[in-house]
Formats: sequence, structure tokens, C-alpha cells
Amino acid sequence: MIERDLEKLTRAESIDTGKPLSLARTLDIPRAASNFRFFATAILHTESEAHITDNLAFNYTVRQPRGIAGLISPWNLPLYLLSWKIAPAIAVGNTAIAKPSELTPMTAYMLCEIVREAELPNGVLNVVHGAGPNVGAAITAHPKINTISFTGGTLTGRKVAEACAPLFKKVSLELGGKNPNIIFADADLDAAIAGSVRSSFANQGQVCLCGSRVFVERSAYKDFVDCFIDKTSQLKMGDPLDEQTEQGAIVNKTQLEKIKFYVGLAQKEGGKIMLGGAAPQPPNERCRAGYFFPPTVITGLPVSCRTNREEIFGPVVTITPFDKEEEVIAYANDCDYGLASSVWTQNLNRAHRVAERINTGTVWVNCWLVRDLRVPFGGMKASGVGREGGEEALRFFTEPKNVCIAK
Ligand code: TXE
Repeated sequence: MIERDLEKLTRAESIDTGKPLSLARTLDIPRAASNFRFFATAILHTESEAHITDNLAFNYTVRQPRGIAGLISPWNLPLYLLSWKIAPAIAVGNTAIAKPSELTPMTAYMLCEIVREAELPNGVLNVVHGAGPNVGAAITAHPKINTISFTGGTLTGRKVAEACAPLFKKVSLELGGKNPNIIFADADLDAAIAGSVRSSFANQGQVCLCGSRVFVERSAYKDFVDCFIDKTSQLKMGDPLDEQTEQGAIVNKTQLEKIKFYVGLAQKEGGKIMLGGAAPQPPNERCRAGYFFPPTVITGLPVSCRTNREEIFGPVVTITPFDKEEEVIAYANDCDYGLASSVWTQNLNRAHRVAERINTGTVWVNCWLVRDLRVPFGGMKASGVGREGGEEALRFFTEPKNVCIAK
């Protein structure tokens, strides 16, 4: 039904978020269908563990639904991220109370119509709309909602954790990121540039996985910067509802102001704006009051300045040269976040070595945002606690019980 309603859902998602129609149609909505399909079949293939204790006993583990799951999701990939919580939660037998971001309610509402048409029993999925501090906080505070899966900002994630701790709730937190994107001189530069433009500016840079700190080995630095800027300047910014648009609008004024603040800060910290840096003319009359900001490239910043430490969550990247592998691993790890990273090199030993030493929940090598729904997904440090995806999600939403039967 999600696939049947692809165009309706695509248009609603683009209107709510400002993302290009083409992105909602190829990424957001198809992934929502995949999420439901994946977990509907995953529960047909789970295995149960058993342990024989000498001649004493036979143990088996049952993983039972936990009860009512509270699912709170953000505005950047609304249906994509909400469905990724709903699907596993109900697949293993919980009921769910889901709260989408107040900024992007539409596809969650449309999902309700779809599940009603699919005859999901009333009460299994309950979508509540409203702002975080009241409706979101009511979910995290409610004593009967014993499992919370949250995706959003780190500051809010802390509030969610504080609300859940005294009630001993099981909590999964997918938070912010300040992801390193490392290009070694021996990389396939064409692939690294194409991949880096995507990881820098997809969804207007509003993806927690975006590679916002680009590090390039010095011997390749000038070529990379020149080609990266050239390729980025070809991205077509426009009306999100225009089929040709590749760069849409920022989700709201607050985020636009946040992006402008950090571009100003970067200049104060010694950065040089190589591309973008100021709000452009709106693409057309319909978008005259829209929140547009061009892909922005900043060089010349100190590695540990605020611009390189704090999450901007917009189409802004910094590019910094490095000389040694040790040095760039230290740069990558000198960060409060630990969500994702990309490493571009054709030296396999180096790929394994660097991947092992970077402290992020995901390390992509010679790619970005390649997603297999079976793998664990999530971050460490200020990027969150716990993992979503595959077996990790099925285990998060269930309560393991050991039954030990004497022989
Ligand atoms: O997230 P919030 P926002 C980052 C990004 C962005 C920042 C804030 O840097 O600038 O987070 O974005 C609900 N109790 N990310 O404002 O506030 C809220 O209603 C319970 C990264 O979107 O975290 C919404 O449904 N719930 C992120 C959800 O939390 C509360 C993607 C997320 O809102 C609440 C988006 C409370 N006290 C932003 N306060 C990622 N990891 O992908 C708010 N909410």
C-alpha cells in the first residue's frame, strides 16, 4: 500500500520537509516500504537459543514482547525513520505509540490511513501528534510505556534519557553526528568526489550520517578541493516540487538561522568560504518565502574549532588537509560524536586498519549510505546509545527470558 501510494506520500514528504520530490520518491518512501517488508519476514527466520547444562537441565530462551513501545522520530527523514521503529516494534508483538516531529506530521497521518486499510487491529499502532516538550515528554514519562526508541538531537536525547532512567525504561537513542569523511591520496578520486558531494549535501545536509568534516591527504588536497567545488556547483537548487531539483529547502526558519550562524562563526574562526555561504535568491515565485541555503564549502579552519566540533545539520562542510594516517585518525576521533565515517582508499590493509580505529558506529569504505537492513545501526558517545536495524531491533523490542527445566 505504501508502494501503491508512492506519489501521494512522496509529495506530502516533500511539502513537509522541503526535500526534493526526486529524493522523497527514491529514498524516503521506498525505504518505509522496505522497513515493513524486512521486519515482517525477519520474524519468520529468527532462531531461539537452547543450552544443555550437563545432565542437570535443559535451558531455552524466549524473547517476549515488552508491552507498549514509545517511538519518537525527527523531521529530516520522517516516514523513513518512523517506519523503522514501528515495523520491528509491532512485528515482535508490542503495541506502539508513535510521535512524529511536529514539523513533519503528514506522512505519519497518511500511514495511519494505510494501516487502517490494511486492517491492523485498532490499538496496535497509535500515532499521536504534538510538540516534544508536552506530547513527547508525556510518552517518556508514562509509567506504562516501558520501551522508548528515540531519534533526534543530542540535547533532546539527554532529556529523554533523564525522563526514562527513574522508570527503568529500556531506551534506544539515535542522536546527532559530526561525521569524518577521509580521502587518502591513493583513493579513486572520481568516486571519492562523487561520493563526498552526496555525503556532504544529500537532503540539504540534513542527515545525521552526512560527512560534514572532510579530511584530504595533502598531496591530493588541491585537486580534490577544485573538483569537489566544481561538482558541487553543478547541483541544481530549486523548488522542491520541481522534478529537476537536487537541492531543496531547509526544513524551517530555526534550522536556516542555525546554518547561517555557523557559517558566520566559521568566518570568525578563520575559515574561507570557497563556495556558497549566503542565502540565494528564491528559485521562483512560489518559493519566495522559502528557507534556501546553497551547498557551502569552507577551508582553512583549525581542526578543533567550534565549526568543526558542533553539529550544523545543513549543507555546510569543511575541508582540511592531513599528512599522516595517525594524524587523521586522531582528528576523526577528536569529536564528541561517534555516529558514522567514510574512508576512501584503494589500499585494503589501510582500509581495515583505519576502520578498526575510528570510533563510529558505522564505517563506510569507498562508499556512503550503503544500507543493509540486517546490520546494526547507531552511534557511540554523544551520537547515542543502542543500535537499530536487523537482529538488534528485534532484541531491543523484546524481553529475553531463560526457562530452565530440570532433567
Ligand atoms: O530534534 P529534536 P530537532 C539534530 C540536528 C537538529 C537538532 C534538533 O542537529 O538541529 O537535532 O532537531 C521530540 N521529550 N537532529 O528539533 O528536538 C520532537 O517533537 C520527548 C539529528 O528535530 O530532538 C521530535 O519528534 N520528545 C537527528 C523529536 O523529539 C521530545 C535528526 C526530535 O526532535 C522532546 C533531526 C522531549 N523533551 C535532528 N523534545 C538525527 N539523529 O537524525 C522534542 N521531542
